Amino acid sequence: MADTYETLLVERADGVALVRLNRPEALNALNSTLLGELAALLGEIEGDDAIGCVVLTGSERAFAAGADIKEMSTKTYAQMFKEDFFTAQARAIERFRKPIIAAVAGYALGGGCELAMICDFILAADNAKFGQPEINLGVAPGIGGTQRLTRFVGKSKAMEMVLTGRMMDAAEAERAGLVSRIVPAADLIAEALAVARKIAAQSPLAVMMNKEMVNAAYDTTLTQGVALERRLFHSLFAFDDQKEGMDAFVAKRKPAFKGS
Ligand code: DAK
Repeated sequence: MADTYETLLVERADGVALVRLNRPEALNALNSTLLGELAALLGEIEGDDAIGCVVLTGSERAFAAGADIKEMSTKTYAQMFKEDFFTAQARAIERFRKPIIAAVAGYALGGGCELAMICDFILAADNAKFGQPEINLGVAPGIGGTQRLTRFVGKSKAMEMVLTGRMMDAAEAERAGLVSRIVPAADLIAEALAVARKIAAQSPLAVMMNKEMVNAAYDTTLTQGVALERRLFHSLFAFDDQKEGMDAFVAKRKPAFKGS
């Protein structure tokens, strides 16, 4: 299927889909078209067995500088409520079952920071800047920023960032636990693709279950999360890939996972 989108550039190779947000004129601000296209693309990738991992990125200047303020500025409350602004699109990304890595260079602000946080983990370029500056516009984060940022970096830093709009640089974001690690901006895409290829080479069933387990840590009590982990761990033994992984270890060869 041809990947033709107005606001996205998509390349597929070696089990990985590299998705670039592509609205350079607006620093990749998230408008309805972009989020709609991203949700549709992920829905399609969900059913594509050739893809085991997604890398979501922007440009070297901006991952995304927020929701599109120009699109939002004239909306009324009635319109926001009736359209259920961005809810369906955000849910489509939240529900995506394959791993999605945010490779963030430059600005990840407002909805851009929220989009990165919905992804499974964030690899940051050394020029990355994260922030929730909605307070400067007289509004508030609306795609989970107050909740996810607080879970990532704790109340004190999240509250300061949300109330002042202050940006965090890559080093601070790594110290605070928002990003998994920092790489030089020039190496960001190559490094993200290398990580994604490694994930795509694993059993896709085990990968999806591992993702579900880690995500459960955010939504459940420790007791419930550990119980879910145990159940999913047991169920992995129903798959051929478990036999293949363990047989390969014992035979000192590389496993060939089939996703069954
Ligand atoms: N929206 C629209 N256009 C934007 C934009 C944005 N968020 N950010 C940048 N642009 C545009 C600029 O208007 C400019 O366009 P032209 O003037 O050239 O036509 C172009 O991108 C380049 O930007 P600058 O000239 O400003 O570039 P600088 O390097 O000087 O500054 C900057 C870069 C990132 C510091 C600055 O552009 C900036 O402060 N941008 C706005 C950042 C921001 O406030 N982001 C938060 C947006 S509000 C909800 C869902 C979501 C949300 C809320 C509710 N619900 C589901 C209820 C989310 C809200 C937000 O994200």
